[in-house]
Order: sequence, then C-alpha cells, then structure tokens
Amino acid sequence: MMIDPGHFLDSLRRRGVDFFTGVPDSLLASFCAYVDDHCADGQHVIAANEGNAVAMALGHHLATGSTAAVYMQNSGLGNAVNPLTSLADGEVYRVPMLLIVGWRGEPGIKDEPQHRKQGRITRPQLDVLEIPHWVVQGDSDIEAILDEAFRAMANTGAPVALVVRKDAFGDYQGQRKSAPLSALLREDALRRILELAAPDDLIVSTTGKTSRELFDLRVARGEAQQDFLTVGGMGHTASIALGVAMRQAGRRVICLDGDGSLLMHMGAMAVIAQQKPARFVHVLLNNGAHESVGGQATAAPRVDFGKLSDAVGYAGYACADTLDSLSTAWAQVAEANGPVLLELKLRCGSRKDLGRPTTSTWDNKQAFMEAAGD
Ligand SMILES: Cc1ncc(C[n+]2csc(CCOP(=O)(O)OP(=O)(O)O)c2C)c(N)n1
Repeated sequence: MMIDPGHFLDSLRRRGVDFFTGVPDSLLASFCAYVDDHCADGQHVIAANEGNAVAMALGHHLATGSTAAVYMQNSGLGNAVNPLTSLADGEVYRVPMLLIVGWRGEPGIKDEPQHRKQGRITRPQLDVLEIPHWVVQGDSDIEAILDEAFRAMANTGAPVALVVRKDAFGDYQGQRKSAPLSALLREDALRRILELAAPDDLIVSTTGKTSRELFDLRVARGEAQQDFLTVGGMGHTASIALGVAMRQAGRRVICLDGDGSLLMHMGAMAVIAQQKPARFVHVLLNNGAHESVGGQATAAPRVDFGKLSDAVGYAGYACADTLDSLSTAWAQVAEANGPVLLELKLRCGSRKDLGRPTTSTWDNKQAFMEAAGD
C-alpha cells in the first residue's frame, strides 16, 4: 500500500492548507509533482532553500491566518532550523505550519554517506527543536495521523512535522516539464570541460548528478579521482571553491554548479566577486530544474545571469548552449583575471545507468587535498 499523492493533497486542503512551498526531494517527488500540477499559480512555490520556504509559510500565515505546508528533504532541516526556532517557534511568533520531511538515510536502509548521519538524527533533531512529529509510511492511516498532527498544531499554534519514509507515496508522473534551455546534455558538457581544463586545475562540483557524472567521466578517462564532490551541503559548492581558490592563487579553480544549487545561496556570488579569486571559473550548469531529484523547475530560466554576474562584480561572463559554443566561451573567459561565470544552457536528462561514487568520501577529500598540494 502506498499513499496516493492526490488523496494526501485533498486531505491537507480539507484541513485548511492553502499554500505549499518547499525544496524538492527525490523521496517526495511524486507528491511534489502532484502539488505542482494541481495548484493554481500562487498556491505553490518552489523555494530557493528550505529556510526561505519556512519564511514564506510564515508570511502566508501573517497575511491569511491559515496554515501552509512546507516540504523538504531531511538534509534541508539544517537550512530551516533558524527560522523555525527563532521565528515560527511557540516562544517567538508561534506560527503553525506542517513540515513534510523526506527521510533519506533512515537507519537500516542503505543510502549514501551524506544521508547516513542526517537520517539517524532526523527524529532526535525534531525532538530537540520541540517539533511534534509523526512517521508516515505507505500503509499509514494518514487521516488519523493528520487528525493528530492538526490537533497538536491547534493546541500549540506552532509547527509540526511528518517524517516520510522511502516509497511511502505512490507513483505520479508530473505533467509540467520545464522547457529545455537547449539540446545540450550536462554529461556531454562536463566531458568537454574535462577536455578543456588543464591537468592541474582544481575542480569542485555540486550536489546530485553533476558529481556522479564527473566521477564516472574520470573513470572513463582512466584518470585518478581528484575532484571535490560536494555530495551534501547543496548550495555551498561555490563557497567551498572560493575557500580553496583564496589559498591556491596560482591554480585555476573550476566550480561546477547547478542552477538549483546556485540559487540556494546566491549571496555567495557577491562575496566571490568581493574576494576576487584570481583564477576562478564558476560554471553554471543551467537546466532550469532540480534534475537530480525529479526535474522540478527552478527560477533560473528567468534570471539574466550575465547581468547578475556583472552586477555583483565578476570579471567576466560567457554563455554557451552547444559543445562548439562551449569551447569558444571557455576560450573567452578561462584565462580572465578574477572570477568569471560560464553559463551553460542545458536540457534535462541523464544516463539510466549513472553510477555513484565508489570511493569513500574520506578518500575523495584526501585525493583532492593531495592534488591541491602538488
Ligand atoms: C539542503 C538540501 N536540500 C535539498 C537537497 C536535495 N537535492 C539534491 S540534488 C538537488 C537538486 C539540485 O538541483 P541543481 O543544482 O539545479 O542540479 P541538477 O540536479 O539539475 O543537476 C536537490 C534538491 C539537498 N541535497 N540538500
């Protein structure tokens, strides 16, 4: 038995939830897709990060008095903790909202290294936050759980959470697909970047399929793994790359970022420009979507990243949407003095047999540090 995303959405609506926001998660993908297809404009907003989603839910309550639902992967709890504790909490503004948290890394279920600890501490973390929560699985009596959760919320006036186990939701294929920004695939673009990069360039790559593809490409090229794979901490790739670049002034640092990732902590760009790392190529792999977790849209397609990079003070910008134009754009910016943004417009898509890093995170870190120390 699995929870039908449509029934679940109806149950929430019947209880007065009239606004949905969050950052998508693969485990909640069918629910996210259903919400996206069945909410009118303005009833569903995909947020840049989970803290923003909590803040939007809070603002929604201020404006309407009603309760919003905020969905996220459990890794996003970190981003949400501050507005939950310092604003929505019963001891501060006391704002009800229903958190729907995807439980990656649940103890006993095999998952990637970045999910293990977060999975183990998710429930204790909610306990510490004093957020009442209920575990939801496919055969849960969802009406009974929601009754209890909404009763608790009515009593305290503050947030409550559902912790959703893997495979709890039944399948739903979203109808809204983000329009492809070009015919170029991320993996082909990454392959070309590895051809264009110098052997001593340092690469820091973002969360999700980008790092998985990069890992596979190094294997295919018969090269040692030496790139830093930001397997967790989505949105922080560019700041990691900045930290590296500031102490590796002689080396070119290539940051392989996603549009969801870049938007998540976009303030980092202003600080990168302020610090002016000498040889910093910030590659934006812009497919307009959170492809790694189901292809939900980001706000990126309507952002003019050329103007943005100029406004924050990057030293250059180039854009490409084919392999040929990627080579040309690379030649334009890769030798610049100061941080540059190289935007690649892409379509969604990845190999069905895409692997996952087979070396440990500790080995990955060690290999990067050795490469950086050469
Ligand atoms: C803080 C946090 N929130 C959510 C996730 C789940 N997550 C992993 S990859 C990803 C999508 C990343 O989108 P983007 O940067 O555009 O790259 P793409 O998947 O399109 O290659 C999300 C939402 C996460 N790992 N961490």
